[in-house]
Amino acid sequence: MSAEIFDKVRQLGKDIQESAPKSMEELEQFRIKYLGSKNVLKSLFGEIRNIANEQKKEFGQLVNSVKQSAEQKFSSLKNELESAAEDAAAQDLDLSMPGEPLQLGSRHPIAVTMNRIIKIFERIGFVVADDREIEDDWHNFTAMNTPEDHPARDMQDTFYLLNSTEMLLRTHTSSVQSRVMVNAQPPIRIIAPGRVYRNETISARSHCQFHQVEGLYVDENVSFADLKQTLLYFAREMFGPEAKIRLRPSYFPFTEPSAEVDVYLGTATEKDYRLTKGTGWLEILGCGMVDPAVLENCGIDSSKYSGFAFGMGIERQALRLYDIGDIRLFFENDVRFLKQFASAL
Ligand code: 2NL
Repeated sequence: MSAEIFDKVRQLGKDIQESAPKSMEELEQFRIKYLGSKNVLKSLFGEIRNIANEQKKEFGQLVNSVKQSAEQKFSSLKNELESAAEDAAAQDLDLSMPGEPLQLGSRHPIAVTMNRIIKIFERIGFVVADDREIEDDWHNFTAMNTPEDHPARDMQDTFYLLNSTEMLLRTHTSSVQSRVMVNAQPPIRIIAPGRVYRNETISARSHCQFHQVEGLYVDENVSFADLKQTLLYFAREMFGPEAKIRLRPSYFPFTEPSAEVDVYLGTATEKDYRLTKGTGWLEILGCGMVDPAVLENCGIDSSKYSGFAFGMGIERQALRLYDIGDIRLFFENDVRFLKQFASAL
């Protein structure tokens, strides 16, 4: 009787060693049969009560060793089948297939327009200057000859930082130019492109944030004629060799005299009422001779040096360049809008 059961267990050990599952499914059958909660070894352990006492220990050891061999066999079979599956997957890779298409980004239309303007001025020796957007009252207003009671300083027009009458979001990039003048002596020939902020009601035509390019040229004997010729050069580069400009007297606290500049876009645009109000002329920038008080505020001798300056908004030119109807589109970062400029530089 005992010998029979011993043989049964030994036969089971042989079966385990000889079994060779060919798939994960067959391996699972192996696991259920030899290692599952109702496995055949468990029922053999139950037979231990029919074994003579002096053989009980030997029988227990035999069943245990068969159980261990089943566990070892299972884990080595599992490793073999898994690495075979990986090899098969690698064989399926077709390295000649095209890759995933790359999602191409694109320049923002404001950046494209700004870069065009920057390039035009760089060709005649202007250098880009850059500085902070959170400014103090002095660099944004006081240095620029804007009196304490000037309406531009009003809370209604300027964003001040919370609990502050000193710190604000710059309202023009003149603040960059005042920093350059404080730190350097003429000749100064810079352009200051960047984002500026004004406390305006947001609509299709205006926004509380927009972009500017300002220019500043300070040296000995800089004249209004230099200003006018520089702006004519700019208009021809920007709008084509036939472009004409006209200057109308104007007022800014930081320039004297001051002017607004219109560019003539040709007879075809005279009919475009939205763009030129039917005149063919489009206002593009403000400019003037730097007020001597501004030079003095920034530590530049106004009896020795003079300068011209100008400032232009970018959004309006970009709306025109791309025939876009609403300024708010520039700030929403809607990919459906932005990807239309994917080919722009
Ligand atoms: C406009 C007009 C202007 C300036 C900006 C300037 C800068 C310095 C000194 C004097 Cl450091 N002036 N900038 C001058 C005239 C006009 O901007 O309509 N901008 C959108």
